[in-house]
Amino acid sequence: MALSRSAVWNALASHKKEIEQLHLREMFRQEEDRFERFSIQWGELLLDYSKNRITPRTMELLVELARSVELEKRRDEMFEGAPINSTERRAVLHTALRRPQGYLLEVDGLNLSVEIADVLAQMKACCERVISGSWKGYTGKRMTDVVNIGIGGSDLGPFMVTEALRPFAHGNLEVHFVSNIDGTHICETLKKLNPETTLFVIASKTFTTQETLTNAMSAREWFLTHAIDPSHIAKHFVAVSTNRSKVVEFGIDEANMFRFWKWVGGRYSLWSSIGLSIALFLGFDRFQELLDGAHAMDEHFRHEPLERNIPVILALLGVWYNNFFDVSSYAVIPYDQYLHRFPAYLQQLDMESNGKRVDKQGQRVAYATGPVIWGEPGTNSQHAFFQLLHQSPNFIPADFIVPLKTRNPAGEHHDILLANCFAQTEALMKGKNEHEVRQELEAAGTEPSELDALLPHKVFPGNRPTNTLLFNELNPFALGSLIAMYEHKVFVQGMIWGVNSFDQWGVELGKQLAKAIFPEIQGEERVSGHDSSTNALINRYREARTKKMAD
Ligand code: G6Q
Repeated sequence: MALSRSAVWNALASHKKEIEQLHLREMFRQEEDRFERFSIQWGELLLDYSKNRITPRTMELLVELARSVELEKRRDEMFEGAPINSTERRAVLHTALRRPQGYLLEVDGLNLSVEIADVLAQMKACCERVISGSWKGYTGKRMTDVVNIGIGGSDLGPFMVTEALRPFAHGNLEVHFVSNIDGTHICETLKKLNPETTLFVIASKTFTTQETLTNAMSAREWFLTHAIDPSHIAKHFVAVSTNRSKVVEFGIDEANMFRFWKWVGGRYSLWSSIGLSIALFLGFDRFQELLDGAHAMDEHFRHEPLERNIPVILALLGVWYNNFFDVSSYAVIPYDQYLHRFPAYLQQLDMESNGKRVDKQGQRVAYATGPVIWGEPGTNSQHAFFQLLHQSPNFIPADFIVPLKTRNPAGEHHDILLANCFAQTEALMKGKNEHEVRQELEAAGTEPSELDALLPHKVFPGNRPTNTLLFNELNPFALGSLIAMYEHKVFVQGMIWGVNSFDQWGVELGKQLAKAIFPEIQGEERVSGHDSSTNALINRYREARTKKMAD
């Protein structure tokens, strides 16, 4: 039966009507144990979900919803390598990449544990050579810089992680990321680099991605204008890919190729050799700690009852707002500057996975699926878009992510940061009612006429839900757990909505059309085969381009 016609869905819809008038401020006043009831401590991670518009009955019904889609069975299928990515007929096994070696799992006739261990050993050896300086460039110098050239899943994860874990870097290498086809990205990066001491990591699962190959070709050209002899490429270019023949065709030595597998989705690939730039920047042991943290979360997700399962709870709360309060936006606010790329990373993870309008059987779904994910670190975001979070007509749920300890204990900075974080979730929850605003204005001696005019502007409705995720410090293990937590949240939501979270056909059409427009842009003829808008835009660019060439 369609999900939105199921008994539990209807029960949730009626329940929403019953509780929508309840205000969180009242709920906290009446329930002394609300925090204890709606929080989970797992290792060093605390999820406080008490500031959500829920009662115990809400959670019961939401867990029932999860059971109604056989979530536990679906979860086990993923871990066991069933081909749950149905449109691409693939298993989804990023979890195997972080599992301690020695397990038995075969996919496509390969023993995964052995395969993965082989590649990890190759990565480790490479890291040791590059970091120690025994890997020499074409003039005999050690490497000082690594440039990861990749896009989407081959960029966002490694970029986010290297930024997040910058304080754990060994310091012998700087890392750079080039993703955009806009030549500015590669040109500005190369300006800072010395070809004698730069190692390029060309990261592409397919090794056919236009942006990555174009950037890689430009890097190669730049390198050869200095190094001249193509045989030097072997010392400065390595590849991470599933496509051996394309790597060789590009001119990269097979010995410098780090493989991975089709059952690793792009946005789930930072755990594979796509994480090479992470391992080079932090050292292999730190990369292993990242994997260990993710594995610990996998174990939690696999074995903890749904009621106490962090990714499951987060997913269900998301469904609650998305489908029963018609909220299609979700904010993620890290109170940690090192996590400044985390919302961007999460955007891809969530929106590319669950931004789907048909279910696995190809039927249009009758309910909302993945929300818009966005965010920026606090406190910057407080001075930018928090106005809307506090006073817009509809609410936007938000996750606040905050480490207890800072790597930079300067003065009172961290205390002030945390005070702000806690104050924001309190303010969103409590709001400020008319009575309180009136009292405040009267105490400030505001004239009665002015008071009435100002009052509505100063009211905060409150009752705006947030989760707070507290952990000890942002280290490789904690970050690994945090990322895996969100991966599993996305998985659970995808299972509830019945969509395939592991394909991304929606990115194809634009690529196809760009391939058709590219030769038109470079051609001699005026373009007339599109709609009037697209024709005009292309022709305007062609004119500017011709004029520029003539100047
Ligand atoms: C992620 C997507 C996508 C992909 C990029 C890069 O899940 O599949 O973002 O990672 O398009 O693809 P390649 O790694 O094949 O270059």
